[in-house]
Amino acid sequence: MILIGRYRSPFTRRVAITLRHFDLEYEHRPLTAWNHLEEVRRYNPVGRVPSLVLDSGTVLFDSVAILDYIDHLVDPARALLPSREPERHEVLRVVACGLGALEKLTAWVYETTMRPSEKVHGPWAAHNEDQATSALTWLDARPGKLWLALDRFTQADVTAVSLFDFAQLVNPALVTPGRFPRLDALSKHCNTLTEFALTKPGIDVGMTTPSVRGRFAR
Ligand SMILES: N[C@@H](CCC(=O)N[C@@H](CS)C(=O)NCC(=O)O)C(=O)O
Repeated sequence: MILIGRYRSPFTRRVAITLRHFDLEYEHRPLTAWNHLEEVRRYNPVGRVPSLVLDSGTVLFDSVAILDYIDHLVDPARALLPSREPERHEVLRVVACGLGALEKLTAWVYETTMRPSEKVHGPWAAHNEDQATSALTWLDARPGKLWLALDRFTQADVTAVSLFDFAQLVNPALVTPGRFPRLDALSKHCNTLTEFALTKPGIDVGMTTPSVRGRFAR
């Protein structure tokens, strides 16, 4: 299998973490829509990452569809999204909140980095940041000690840590120490695990993101 996308993309990272968690081998191509748009579009008509090229040549895109496929490659008892209810919806509601927060955080990133500075609309940026904060607060308040659902490691934890680590990178003020202690502890613990440590944002191609502001600042 070939995974398309940099680990800096939290959507790509949650796929990479899951592949490694199940010891599934993949070749990694750290492409981005900003630097390799034509190539990325060959793997996803929307022109976004991640995509997963299967050994058959079929290409899956969008992390939700890819993770659904990966979970079906393993013994159902090991799947990170359980197939049975009520466990399935217990995990899904946490995953949905994490993905929603990621959408709001990326909307904040795009608003504050893609436009010429005089065209950044502060209230819209603040709205997205506030929505992400609300979601992070809900995630941080999940019952239980370490894991966010079912008292075991699931896709809820993979998604939440991908979110939290991405927030630390792009908006550290949002996740200052002590604000989301549960998520902070979860991230610290998970990053001691190989699948998280080997997919840290920036580990693949370096941390810098070439500014795309120039492309849109007309
Ligand atoms: N719903 C998608 C979101 C993917 C996504 O937004 N990827 C970003 C990178 S973090 C991207 O490629 N953005 C390029 C663009 O929107 O033009 C998923 O879960 O895979």
